[in-house]
Amino acid sequence: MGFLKNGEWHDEWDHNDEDSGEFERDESAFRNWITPDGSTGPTGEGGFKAEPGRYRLYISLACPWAHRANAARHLKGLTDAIDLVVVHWLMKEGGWSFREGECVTPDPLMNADHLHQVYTAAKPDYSGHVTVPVLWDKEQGTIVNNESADILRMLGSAFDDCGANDLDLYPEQHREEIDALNERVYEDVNNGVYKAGFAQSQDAYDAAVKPLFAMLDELEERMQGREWLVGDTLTEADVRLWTTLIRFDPVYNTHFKCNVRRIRDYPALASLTRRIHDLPGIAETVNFDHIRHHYYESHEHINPNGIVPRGPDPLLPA
Ligand SMILES: N[C@@H](CCC(=O)N[C@@H](CS)C(=O)NCC(=O)O)C(=O)O
Repeated sequence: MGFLKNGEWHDEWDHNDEDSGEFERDESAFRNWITPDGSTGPTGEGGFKAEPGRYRLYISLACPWAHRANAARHLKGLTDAIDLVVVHWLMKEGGWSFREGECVTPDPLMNADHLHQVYTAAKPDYSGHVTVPVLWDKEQGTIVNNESADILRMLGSAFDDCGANDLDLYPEQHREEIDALNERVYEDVNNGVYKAGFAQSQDAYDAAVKPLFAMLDELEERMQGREWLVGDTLTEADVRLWTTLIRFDPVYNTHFKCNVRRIRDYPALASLTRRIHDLPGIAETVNFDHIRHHYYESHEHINPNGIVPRGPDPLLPA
């Protein structure tokens, strides 16, 4: 793990506050939006018109944030319209790489060894972390966006006039409720597991793990008698929670010490996990080999011997 400083790669862990030991996540740097006519989106600059074949999505199959973006690509029927590039699951020296491995795609841009070269191709003096997902524009030769929440949302509607299906992941009448829930789920669950797992002090761990399980308890309660988190259809709120839920028992429970309960101890959340997994096109976005190997073997500071635990079976039967 490392970062770029003025376009130069440094192999160093720098994700924690020195005093509190708390894990800190950067703001994403590229925030442009693809829109139906190329007009400017909610943030960033315009000029990124939705066109089949023009864009490429770089992901890791291990990463829950990248998984959101790829889930949207599948749910919206955009697998032919947007190319997919998959990095290797191991993230150590040099960060994400294109070394050979099962399901890894060589980089089509410049046959790069590492993803940081794609970042510096977009911005030669880039400073910051080199994260997935990355949405690349082949026409302008640059990164459109590297924030998964934006990519999930833009894929939900940008391509509706040029090939996407009409599934609405962000229905107008539920937007406020979705936004409010997304924020809490992000803070306590999606990022909560990382804050617990990467904590470098007992206080930082406690401050993350308590709200994490309080929120899971609340979500279990909310899901009683319901199929989806908001309204009565699948929305981006479900997708965003799900990419954490599916990794929870095999990885976060053990590796990130989120072991107060497991998802299988929450019947409604376990069945939501299965329901989303069984949606058309979704199972093929899930790769438990990449997920397990990435976490247990990449984070040497929390699992020095890189032992990959065997259990449990990640998905309960339907
Ligand atoms: N805010 C970003 C975060 C993405 C992110 O942190 N991805 C992780 C993988 S799970 C990553 O690439 N980390 C590399 C690093 O921080 O150096 C998003 O949601 O898109």
